[in-house]
Amino acid sequence: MKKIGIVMGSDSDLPIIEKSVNVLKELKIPYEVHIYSAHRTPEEARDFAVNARANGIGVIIAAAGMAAHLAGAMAANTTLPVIGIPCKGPVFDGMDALLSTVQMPTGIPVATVAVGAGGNAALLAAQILAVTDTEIEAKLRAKREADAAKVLEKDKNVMDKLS
Ligand code: RP5
Repeated sequence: MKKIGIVMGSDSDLPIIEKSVNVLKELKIPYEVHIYSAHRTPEEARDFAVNARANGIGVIIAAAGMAAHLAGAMAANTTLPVIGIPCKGPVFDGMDALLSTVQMPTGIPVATVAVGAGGNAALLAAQILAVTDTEIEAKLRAKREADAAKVLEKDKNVMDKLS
């Protein structure tokens, strides 16, 4: 099974990456996690992206805030799919990172999830692997069914409570 490669620009992004890791643990999909910055450790970030495919990675998730260039830097150095997670910074509520991540030039796409959406980034990465991996596809379908059952349970509870 291919791995998911997860990179974040700073350890201050860790709470968002924990959401991704929790989903991948639940689905039993292998992953590796690193702190590489497009600005502070550009050589290491580049090397990770360049070698990712040879290292058994199928999708890269990159989380960064402020002038968030990490996902774009990943995408510039690999043809693997890259999913960007914009992270909230001290000002602008994550809008700065959202635009920095999503506004990629033609030819170098980054699939950008919502600000702070570490869980959805992991699910999207799993869905990409599931195009050719029937085991992951079955796990995703089971998770959708379990999640739907939880919503229907809440629906029942709200009816009981308010009617
Ligand atoms: C980005 O700058 C990181 O991804 C982080 O979201 C933001 C702030 O980094 P720290 O100053 O908290 O290390 O590179």
